[in-house]
Amino acid sequence: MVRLFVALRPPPAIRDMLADAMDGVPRARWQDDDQLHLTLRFIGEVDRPVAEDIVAALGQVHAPAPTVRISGVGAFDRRGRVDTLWAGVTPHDALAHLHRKVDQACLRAGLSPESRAYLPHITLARLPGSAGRAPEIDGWRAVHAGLSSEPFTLGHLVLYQSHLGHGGASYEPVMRWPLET
Ligand code: 2AM
Repeated sequence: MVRLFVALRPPPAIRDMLADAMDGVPRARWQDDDQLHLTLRFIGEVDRPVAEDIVAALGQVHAPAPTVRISGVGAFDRRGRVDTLWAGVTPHDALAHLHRKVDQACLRAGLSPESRAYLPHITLARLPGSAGRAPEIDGWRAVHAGLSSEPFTLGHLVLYQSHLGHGGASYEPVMRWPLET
């Protein structure tokens, strides 16, 4: 079995800008540079033959490379505590279009449709346990509410394999396809 997801990789200058916002929340597990990505579609665990069908289907996706900018920060609050801090990305339209295309490719490969609403974001930190109730989280959100970048283009669709480990997940790019520019 392999654990897969489809994502876009922000350019180096944007990753540097995001790294500058990674401070000020105790026990946050800030993401390393090579973990930074914008998920389009989480796939999860699949068998190798299904993975091969996914690769073939993703190779058929034709869509414009989205041009976006970083826009503010947010947090996922699950069961009363924050478990993820993220940077927002706008506008959503081009990303939602690509998300639909990728979702359709996954359907052609035999996967079930995505059930969750798609909210484009770049995860900056995971907050384990009680770290997700730290009072500093609100301050971090206020300080970075205006986080904003110049527009940048996300030129490739990337299929990642996720390797889960004790120190967090590592993400390995396994295939990449150019989008239309
Ligand atoms: P997250 O950063 O918001 O947690 C690799 O794990 C990527 O897939 C991450 O960007 C993660 O989103 C996303 N992901 C992990 N599990 C998921 C799930 N069950 N549904 C949707 N996305 C998921």
